[in-house]
Amino acid sequence: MRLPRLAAALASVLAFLLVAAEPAAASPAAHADGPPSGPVKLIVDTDFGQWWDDVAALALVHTAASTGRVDILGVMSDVDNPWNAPGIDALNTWYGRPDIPIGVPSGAAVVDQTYSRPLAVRYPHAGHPVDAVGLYRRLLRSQPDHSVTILSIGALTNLAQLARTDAKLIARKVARTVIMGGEYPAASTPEWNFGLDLPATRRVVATWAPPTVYDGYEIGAHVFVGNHVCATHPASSPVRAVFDLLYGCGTSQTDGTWDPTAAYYAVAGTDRVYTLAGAGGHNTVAADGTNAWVPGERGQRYLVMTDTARLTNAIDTLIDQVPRA
Ligand SMILES: [Ca+2]
Repeated sequence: MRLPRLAAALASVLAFLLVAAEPAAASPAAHADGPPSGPVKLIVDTDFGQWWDDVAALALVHTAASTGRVDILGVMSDVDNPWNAPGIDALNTWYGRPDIPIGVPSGAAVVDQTYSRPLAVRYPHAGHPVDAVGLYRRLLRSQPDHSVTILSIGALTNLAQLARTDAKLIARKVARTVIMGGEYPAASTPEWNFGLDLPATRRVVATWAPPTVYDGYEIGAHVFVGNHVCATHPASSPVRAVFDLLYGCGTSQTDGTWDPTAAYYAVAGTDRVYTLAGAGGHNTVAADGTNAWVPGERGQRYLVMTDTARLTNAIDTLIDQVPRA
């Protein structure tokens, strides 16, 4: 009896998402356990195209948008592959949001795609991607001060270029930035996202306006979600199509779950699954791509997972939800 249990679990999560949360950060340097009181004004920056968890993170965000908890301002591609933007557009369109603007990077790392092309070929989409930095500036200018959440789940190329172009705009408009990247409190080897564009990573980690919250490799390595998608999503679903392509429906993914764990914090706050750690310190990235938390308060924190089962269930409940026809 999967569906009644899923419905009950979904109701629980939706109830959480609909209750009043803590007020928005009062100053640009404040950290809050909860999300803003109104819809999270969200920009997603993603290396969508190769790994399943970018798709799952966007699915989570779309479901949260359907409950009124998120307003998706835009989605930015941050690696160089011509199929990624139309693939993102196809996913947004299937979720009923074909008008979400999509940004594409310049000078980004070239990365092969595994599912962007199949999604772009099989699913409708009609958007016209624009330059990511220009889109960031337009979106940020249109929003109130200290109101925008940026969720970075890929390379930091766009953010580094934005920081170089218009740091004052970031400091004025961004409420908080959530970055999946690195390992905490210290990495023994370079993490994937941080290594995609290391100069950009080092620039963002060193200069980005606070508050910033990092979601590290060590969290996603212990979370395995998405394994109900082939049962809960219809055959027409692009989310199911990606899981089927990468793992084969009926087979569980055992790679880990990185991007959705960051997306969940961006949408729901710490929600009894995380605590914020690292007060009095900040992140640094060495020339070899490894990162470490060092003394010195700079408005940065990192997530520590406190309830793996609850987080896994909460993420699954959101990504298993199918948009209304
Ligand atoms: Ca990613």
